[in-house]
Amino acid sequence: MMVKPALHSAALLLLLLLSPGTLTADHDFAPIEVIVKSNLLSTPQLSFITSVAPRGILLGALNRLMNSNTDFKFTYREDPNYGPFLESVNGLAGSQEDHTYWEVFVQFPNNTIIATDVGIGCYIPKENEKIILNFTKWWRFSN
Ligand code: B12
Ligand SMILES: *[C@@H]1O[C@H](CO)[C@@H](O)[C@H](O)[C@H]1NC(C)=O
Ligand SMILES: *[C@@H]1O[C@H](CO)[C@@H](O)[C@H](O)[C@H]1NC(C)=O
Repeated sequence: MMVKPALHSAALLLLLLLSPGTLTADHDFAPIEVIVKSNLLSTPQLSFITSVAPRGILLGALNRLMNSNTDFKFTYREDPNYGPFLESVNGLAGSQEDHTYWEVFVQFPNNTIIATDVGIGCYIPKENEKIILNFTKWWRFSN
């Protein structure tokens, strides 16, 4: 019986091809847009396309973007309670002294814009969301 092992591997291959989430995993990455705004310094707005893994975090998408595009760089520091705090984008860093920081917004496909209620290590972007990284001030009106 020379045929049987061949049939077995053919059946196994078919099974692999048909089972979701094994061989197809790479195709499940969802596209998102990342917009970098620093109106405070009146530098032009930048826009990038990247992708996020299934249920992947924003930090992963930003890392993938940085690794694939030399025009996008960022740094973060680790907060003991909340994890990654976005510190700088393209060399521009927030500062305690100036009360500046990178605020993180999401624009949904219906154009509603909200500030995320978690940081880049916790936010899970969905397909076609725009993430807006906005260099801004806190206590904007009292300073
Ligand atoms: C003040 C404050 C800020 C200030 C901190 C600067 C300052 N010097 O005042 C500013 C305005 C910068 C800020 C920013 C953000 N914040 Co804030 N912030 C607070 C707040 C109201 C008090 C923190 C504090 O002063 N604690 C007392 C000091 C003594 O303790 P501390 O450990 O030294 O505090 C530091 C950390 O809290 C850190 N920090 C503040 N916010 C955040 C957010 C993240 C994700 C990280 C990693 C660290 C961090 O900055 C503080 C000063 O150094 C808390 C809510 C609360 N009541 O605690 C929210 C809070 C911590 N922030 C929150 C969020 C979501 C953000 C943003 C992501 C909002 C956004 N969409 O942009 C951004 C961070 C973006 C980025 N660059 O990564 C959430 C975190 C929830 C989570 N699990 O991720 C909280 C809990 C409020 C909420 N929405 O429920 N924040
Ligand atoms: C826009 O989309 C978001 C996310 O799906 C949703 O939470 C929000 O209610 C929507 N807003 C409007 C005005 O449709
Ligand atoms: C971004 O920052 C600018 C400057 O501080 C501010 O006027 C604007 O309201 C912020 N928000 C968004 C979503 O751009």
